[in-house]
Amino acid sequence: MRPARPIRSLRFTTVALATAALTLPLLSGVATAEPSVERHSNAKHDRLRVAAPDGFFVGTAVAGGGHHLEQDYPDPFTHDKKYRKILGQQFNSVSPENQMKWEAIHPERDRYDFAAADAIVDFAERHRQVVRGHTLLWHSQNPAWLEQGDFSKDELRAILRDHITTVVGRYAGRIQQWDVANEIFDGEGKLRTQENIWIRELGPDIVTDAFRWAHEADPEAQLFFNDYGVESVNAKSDAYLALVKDLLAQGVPVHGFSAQAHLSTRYGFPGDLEQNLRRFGALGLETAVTELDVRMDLPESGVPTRAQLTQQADYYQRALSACLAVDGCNSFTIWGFTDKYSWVPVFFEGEGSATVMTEDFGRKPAFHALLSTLKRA
Ligand code: 9MR
Repeated sequence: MRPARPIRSLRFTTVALATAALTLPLLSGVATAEPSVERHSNAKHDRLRVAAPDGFFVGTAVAGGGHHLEQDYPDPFTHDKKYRKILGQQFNSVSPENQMKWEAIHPERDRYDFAAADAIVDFAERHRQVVRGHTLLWHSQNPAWLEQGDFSKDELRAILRDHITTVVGRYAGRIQQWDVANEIFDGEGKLRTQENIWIRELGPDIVTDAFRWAHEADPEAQLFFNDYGVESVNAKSDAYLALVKDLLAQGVPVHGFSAQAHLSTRYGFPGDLEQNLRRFGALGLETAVTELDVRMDLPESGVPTRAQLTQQADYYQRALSACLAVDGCNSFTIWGFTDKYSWVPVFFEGEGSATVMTEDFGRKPAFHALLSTLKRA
């Protein structure tokens, strides 16, 4: 595979990554087959979605809303042609990064705005992609009218029911998996009884209602608990395991558990990810990796070192391998595919380079690690 342009014309970041790809012992098969980082290849055998085994969904967040609104670029999904092209070619699953969150889709009490979410679902259908809906009950990115409103308990319950029925109902049959409840536990495995408006005002049983309402609105969608920091067996994932067991015993329509997997090379890879997913699978649940990225402390140059990229590729590969190894882990999503639009530098000072492609869509070792792992699967 030749680069689309001569290496010397590529930006420094891309050249550095190309050099790293050459020398990765971990990725030796790929590195020799693809000695450089090409800008973008249209070859079918270079596509993650083509390499994925039948029935396995490899996805990405679709950039827009959230932190993007404060950046000096227009909406990525609607304006960046190259971005859209890669989005359609590489992935067979997409997750709206922000466009289905409350603040985006329900900006006023009596008004929904489906434009951005509709555009993504339409795009997905045209490109034969499934969609992961994100999210229905969360403590963050709620509109001010909701968080600062003065509602009675009955009103709040009606507001949530209306939201879930309306949003899930609108896309019924078109969403493969919904993150119904997002991040309801804190790091110690305690319910977020203060931050989460629903649990605070209505008690923990509202979570059960959310699943029931979502199931009524779309009986086909797989309904998930989704969180970060639950990659390993720990207090938080234990809390989910106990909750899910309890809900299943009550006949609540819970179908899945997913680990976001916002990882950092500052910390070791969560080596028990597979074991953790398995114990949820043993309950009969689908599992998924939903928001993988691997951030790193950037050197002063802003360009990651070869060793950093190698370590990052290793984390991506191990996360994918863990999912592939578990029956019922059929959905693996990265939280954006290019550093151009990553949330990481906006939220973590000095950290970045968390995705599998550079800002100019050069493929990092992590991209090749995913591709070769899918091909082997
Ligand atoms: O990537 C999202 C970013 O654009 C938003 O500004 C941010 C606000 O909280 O949310 C980011 O996505 C989050 C996701 O919805 C839930 N898990 C953590 C993700 C990263 O913060």
